Amino acid sequence: MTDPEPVDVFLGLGGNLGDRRANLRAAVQELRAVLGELRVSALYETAPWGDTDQPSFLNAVARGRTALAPLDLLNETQAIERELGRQRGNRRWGPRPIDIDILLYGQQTIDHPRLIVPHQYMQVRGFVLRPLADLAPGRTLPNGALVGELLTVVNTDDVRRIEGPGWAD
Ligand code: A4P
Ligand code: MG
Repeated sequence: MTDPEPVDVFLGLGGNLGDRRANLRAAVQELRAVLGELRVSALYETAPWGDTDQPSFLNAVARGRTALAPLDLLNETQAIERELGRQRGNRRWGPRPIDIDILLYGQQTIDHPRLIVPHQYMQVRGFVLRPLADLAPGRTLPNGALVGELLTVVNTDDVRRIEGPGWAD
């Protein structure tokens, strides 16, 4: 059997508990152990979306390549979340030290009970599109939408760049 061809993946990183920057840096390190080379966006401080009664987040996006199947990648990202102290509560969109979302997996559309790709809210979230556009403004989603164009129609007033891409090195 031949190995599957690697695909490019984009991961959304976010957190709003504890030492947020250290948690995101640790997540990048752990992801590098799984995926190898990763490119990482600038670091942003962002107002909470969805459940607004919680501290502000740090957010970034990472881009890598992997031959892992989508659910195997999800198992890896969830293991990293647990390792970094993530406890799954029942508060949707609630506070967390680290959240790793699979935003894009090549050009695949996935609709599985554990995994929806593209991530279902990415097109309306400035805290996802702004860092994603650092890495891939010309990228199209499986539905044909262009990242750079989506970015022009979302609100990014509360997405503040606080550090250049070297933050994760
Ligand atoms: N799941 C389905 N699709 C995916 C995917 N593409 N990537 C499933 C990762 N996981 C995916 O996630 C619940 C389940 O989603 C997982 O078990 C997985 O099987 P969770 O992380 O346990 O719960 P959650 O994060 O509270 O819910 P959800 O709907 O994933 O929330 P989001 O979308 O992650 O949003 N505001 C700012 N400014 N910045 C943020 O980063 N993040 C959130 C969380 C809310 N507000 C925010 C931010
Ligand atoms: Mg999540």
